[in-house]
Amino acid sequence: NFEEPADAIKYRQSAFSLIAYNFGDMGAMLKGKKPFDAAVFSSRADNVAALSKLPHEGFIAGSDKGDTEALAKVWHDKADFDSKMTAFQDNAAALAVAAKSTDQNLIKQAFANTGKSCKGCHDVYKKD
Ligand code: ASC
Repeated sequence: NFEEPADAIKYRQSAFSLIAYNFGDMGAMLKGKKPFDAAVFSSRADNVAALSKLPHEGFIAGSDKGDTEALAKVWHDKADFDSKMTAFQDNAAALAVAAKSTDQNLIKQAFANTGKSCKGCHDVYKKD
């Protein structure tokens, strides 16, 4: 277990950084900012699906204080926060499956669903 709230904060922020890098590269490909490479895209989608399971563990009690953008609402509305985190994981898993198809519309929809999960949680639980 984490020794200090700061360790939990660092853990979840590290996971989010890796998620943002992988998801951002996928977005660059879908937006035509770089060539679409199906193998790379699928590998990144697998990464996001695996990484999506990590941050939740870092939201331990007491880690609303410190170097974090997480709002206290995370702990006040824990059941809703938990369900949004699960929905994100489900969307990321579906994106990893879609990425193994050649259906660009399916991939784009699954990517959009995952992005909505990111934003939907940030809008409510993250400082702006
Ligand atoms: C990203 C990123 C987010 C989400 C969000 C999606 O690439 O860093 O936080 O996508 O902007 O709407």
